[in-house]
Amino acid sequence: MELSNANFYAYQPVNLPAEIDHEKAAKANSTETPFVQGEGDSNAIDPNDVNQDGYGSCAVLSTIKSIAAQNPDVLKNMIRDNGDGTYTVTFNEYDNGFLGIGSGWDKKEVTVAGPFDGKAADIGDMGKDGQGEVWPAIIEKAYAQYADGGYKTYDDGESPADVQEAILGRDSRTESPSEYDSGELSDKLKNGEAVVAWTAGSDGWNDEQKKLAADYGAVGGHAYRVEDVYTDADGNTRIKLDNPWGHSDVDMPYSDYQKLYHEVNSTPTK
Ligand SMILES: [Ca+2]
Ligand SMILES: [Ca+2]
Ligand SMILES: [Ca+2]
Repeated sequence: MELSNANFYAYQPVNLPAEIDHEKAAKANSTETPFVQGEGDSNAIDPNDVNQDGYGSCAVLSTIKSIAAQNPDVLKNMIRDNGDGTYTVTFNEYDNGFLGIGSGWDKKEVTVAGPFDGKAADIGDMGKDGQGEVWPAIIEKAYAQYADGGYKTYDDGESPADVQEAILGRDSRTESPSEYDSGELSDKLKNGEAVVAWTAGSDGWNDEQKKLAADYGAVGGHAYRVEDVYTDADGNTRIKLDNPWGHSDVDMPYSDYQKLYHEVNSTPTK
């Protein structure tokens, strides 16, 4: 979950044999399914389907939460169900070309298999025949493989900006919350952008940051989906930060968020 060492690019060549036990995968297929339209889902792919468990994958899970809210078809289209318990997931990797010639976003496919148990993201909804919804766990595993380290990729945390680029195939923007005003951030949400804000590791917090984190229940070294920027009944501007854990969301005055959060990453989803 630590993001302090996260500013490296994941643009390594992808050359990964999929280590797939097809027998195990086929068995998983009877208990797992990518998408379920659950109660309260506005789309089969809904931000509320995401429940981080034991991997430090908050950068990936907060990003897919934010894309689920803005343009769920992106997530639906990136996952191909091979029908045998394996899934092929498509990412985008920037190719610098040669002296700028031939540069652009290339498609990179990664194939993963279930079961998505243990520390993998927990299931979203439960299907009619008791199948657990695993689209978040599929993307969590696939991104780890795409980034070339398997689940170990998450030991040091990842940059939400890199994850946004890999999923959306566009340049992400990085801003410092302290210098970025609420109107601009709100416009990004209205314009359909995926927006993720993250805190630096708590070791580096000053006393004021420690107090703010305790007051509002925010965690260090953690990425959140920016869900809303709004004005409360007293006219104060506040921000809602959706926690990929599936609980412990944060709702705080925008000015306090600006003091506590370290970076905000955003990318258009359409
Ligand atoms: Ca769902
Ligand atoms: Ca759901
Ligand atoms: Ca789990």
